Formats: sequence, structure tokens, C-alpha cells
Amino acid sequence: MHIDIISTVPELLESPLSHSIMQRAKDKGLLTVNVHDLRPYGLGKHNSVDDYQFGGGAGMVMRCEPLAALIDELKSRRTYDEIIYLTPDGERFAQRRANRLSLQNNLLMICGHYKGIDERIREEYVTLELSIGDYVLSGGELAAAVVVDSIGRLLPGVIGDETSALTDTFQDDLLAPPVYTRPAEWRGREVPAILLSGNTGAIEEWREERALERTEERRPDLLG
Ligand code: 6GU
Repeated sequence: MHIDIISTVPELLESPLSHSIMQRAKDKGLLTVNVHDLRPYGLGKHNSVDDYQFGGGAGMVMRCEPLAALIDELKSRRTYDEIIYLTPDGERFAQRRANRLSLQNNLLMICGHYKGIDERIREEYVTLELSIGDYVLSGGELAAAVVVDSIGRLLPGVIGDETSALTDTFQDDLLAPPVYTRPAEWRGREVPAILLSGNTGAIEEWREERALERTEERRPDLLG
């Protein structure tokens, strides 16, 4: 998969996408991510990318021309399956969408700042608008990093244990059961004996019960 990201603060995206599983995906050639700085496409001698909003009101709006110039350049090089705008008024991002996006080849993500981008860019180019939750971030970059991470780890071959992405919380609409590692006793707290029993059938049943119990307690909304 290839992902292009348009940003006025490309530095914000470097670190989160350069470690751990994301770095492994890149090293294995399964994922390439290019962050494109919008600033050189800005207008005038100050490379302006934003302006006051028509009709008045606080907050700047990102202008059409710089975004269009960069998007057109990128579109001339690739055919995108989705052009995604990260925005708090977008569709709430969830695992189902991550699963679907992980099957695509080319994605373009646009990170807005200030009051957002001119509505006409959304009409002209954007095919999918995503929000990562009901709170406001100062820009789309951290949201883009969240979306890229959640997609990247689903690409076949990225996670060592091929089954582990499938047993995640949310993958089957249940929260994950508790997990333990050595030592078997720590500060007087013992690992549930069943997990040491070697009885794989009983262990699987125990995990399903704990997952259901935890979901009922913490996220009954997931059970519908
Ligand atoms: Cl995608 N962008 C911004 N700026 N804030 C957000 C968001 C996105 N999702 C939740 N809050």
C-alpha cells in the first residue's frame, strides 16, 4: 500500500510513523508513506496557505489554490482509491473502516489546520471524510497518524503472528480478555490457573467468557 499525506506541519507525522510496527511495515516494503509539505505551494512571497473566512468569524481557512496544485500533482502520478480529509465533522473512524481501507492500494490524506479547508476542495476532490472521535484536535496530522497506524498493522505480513490482528479488541465487536505473562505470581497476584492448564479448549472458553463479561461491564453499546 502507498499513502500520500498533505500537511502544513509534516514534522508532526514523522515520529509516530517511524517506529515499531509502522517502521517494520515500511522496512518490509509493505507500506510506503510520503508526507508532502503544502507550504511550497502557498501563494505570494510568504507562501500563504490560509486566509480569513468570507462572512467573518474567528479562524483562518485553508485556501483552494495551494491544495489543488499539490493534489493535482499527486493525482497525475497515481490513481487514488480514496482521497481522505481528516476532520472532526467526518464519519467516526472505527475498525470496520480500517479493515476496508487496508484492502486499498493508494490513499491520499489531507490534514487541515485552523478552521479547516475551503468547502470547494471537499466537493472537488474528497471522497471520504474521517474523524477519530468527538473532540477537537488542532490539526488533522495526529488523526492521520492514528488512521495510518490502524491500517498499516492490518496489512498481511506486517504483524509477526498473523492471527493476532484478528483477535484484537473490536475485531469481533468484543473487548479483548485480560492477558498475562511471567511470572505466574507477582506481589501475591496469581495468573488464573486455567491459563497454566494447557487445556486449550478450556482456555479459549475462559477467554470468550471474560471478553463478554468485560464488554457487558464497560461497553454494553457494542453488544447492541
Ligand atoms: Cl480528523 N481532525 C481534527 N482537527 N480534530 C479531530 C479529528 C480530526 N478527529 C477528532 N478530532
